[in-house]
Amino acid sequence: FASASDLVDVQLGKEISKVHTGLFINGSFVKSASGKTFKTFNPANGEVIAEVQEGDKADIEAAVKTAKATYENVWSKVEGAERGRLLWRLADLMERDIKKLAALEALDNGKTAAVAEAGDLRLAIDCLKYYAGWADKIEGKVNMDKSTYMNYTRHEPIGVVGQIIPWNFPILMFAWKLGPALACGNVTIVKPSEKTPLTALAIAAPVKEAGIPDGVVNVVPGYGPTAGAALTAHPDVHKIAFTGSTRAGRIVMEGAAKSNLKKVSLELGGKSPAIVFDDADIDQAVNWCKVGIFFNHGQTCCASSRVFVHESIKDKFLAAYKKAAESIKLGDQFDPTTDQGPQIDETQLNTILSYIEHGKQEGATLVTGGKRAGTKGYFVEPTILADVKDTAKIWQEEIFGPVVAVSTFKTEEEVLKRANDSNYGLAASLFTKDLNRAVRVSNKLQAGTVWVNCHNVFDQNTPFGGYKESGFGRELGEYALELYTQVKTVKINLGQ
Ligand code: TXE
Repeated sequence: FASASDLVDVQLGKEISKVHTGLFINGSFVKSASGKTFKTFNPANGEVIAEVQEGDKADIEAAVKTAKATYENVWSKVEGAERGRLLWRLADLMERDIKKLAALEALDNGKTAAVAEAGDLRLAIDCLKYYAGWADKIEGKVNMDKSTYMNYTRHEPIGVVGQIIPWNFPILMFAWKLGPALACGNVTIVKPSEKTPLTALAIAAPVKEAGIPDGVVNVVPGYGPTAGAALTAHPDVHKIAFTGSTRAGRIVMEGAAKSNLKKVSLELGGKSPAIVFDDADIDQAVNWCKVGIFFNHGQTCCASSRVFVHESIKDKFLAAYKKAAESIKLGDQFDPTTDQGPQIDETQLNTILSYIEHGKQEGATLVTGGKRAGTKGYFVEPTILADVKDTAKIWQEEIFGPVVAVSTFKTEEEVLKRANDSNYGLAASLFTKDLNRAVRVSNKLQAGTVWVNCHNVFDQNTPFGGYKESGFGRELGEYALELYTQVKTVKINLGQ
């Protein structure tokens, strides 16, 4: 199923490994219809890793055609228990290949191989196994209220779904989307980000090896306005799941509305607040605020990019936060001592640096960081800006880099109002030892996830998604089954 030209040699850490570069359609790696390719880069040095086949409208057309036929003739006849077994087998194969997949993720994205393995891969495998367990438990309800009618509901698959994933967690977002889609009985066309196409293609090989029928999972790398737009507009695709920027999310929704009104779920950007109350354990709060913004180099949709610290503990908190940020070691993603690798590309690097400049111009105090690190690759120093005004651009807009804005507050009422004063509503966290306050504030925060005394903690069984312009629909947990099923009512007349 792989041709010689599809597999290319890539230096993965200390080893040379073969990786797939073709489009994965109907169980085979193929060339793009146009013959076009695009390059993917190692963000640690800007060097080309590989040339990947560039999917566009014609390739999406081919993938949808095969997916539709596979759904009708094959996959819709496969029972839940078998779908679960196949998903579980895929997860086991990913476990077997965990080192190689983690290394490829690190190379293409810039995160460290250690984090990719212990974080992204581990969570992705657990996610697939979790949804394998759901596959034979997709149940409806029975209502017998009226004696002459029996009513029941069926939670049926949608059929062909399109899934557009971003570059910040390529494998994990693939798993979040694939797991529930397949468990519920759908077939899929996945479009990975043009910035990180390699691991989605690498997982396509174990998809085949696991025995998932050809055509159930198709992977078409390509650009957003071409391949992504074609998928969004396709009349035979009945659901689109998107993770990415709020800007592109709006376009996806428009595409869905203008074509066949396909169902849409969007997981978009954020500007999540972390609130540190005066009774918080300061060391704990500092640690989680460090994880909150600096994990994945700040390229996390739920990053704690706005920190509110109670004015009475500002100095103590900032001194410890500065120390924590300065303890982060930047470096090559394959060096085991590295904490933080490069940002994804030059565009993001420049965007982040311009936000930092803007912040300083708008009167923020630079506590630490503030510059590009080195001259090769796209590294940014972990940066803390304090005394940031609520009107500042860096307070309001998603930076998507290792840059945190800090401000002080006096009262609970005040901080709640200011924390909620954002177009986004993906996540929030608060740090306090007062249980009543924890629950009271959690209830009032406008966010899809509220973490108490922690931040950026994920598992497959709790739902994740946004309020306001951070999107809608919930991934993970039982809630994600709603994204990939449609409810049918059957009413049976038991009388005349
Ligand atoms: O995202 P895009 P970009 C945010 C973050 C970041 C900014 C820009 O703030 O700085 O977005 O990143 C596909 N139709 N997030 O430009 O463009 C695209 O090909 C269909 C937050 O890289 O949104 C890719 O697969 N698809 C976020 C995916 O959308 C389209 C993660 C994300 O790319 C499309 C990433 C179109 N018209 C960025 N245009 C998160 N929520 O975690 C683009 N795409």
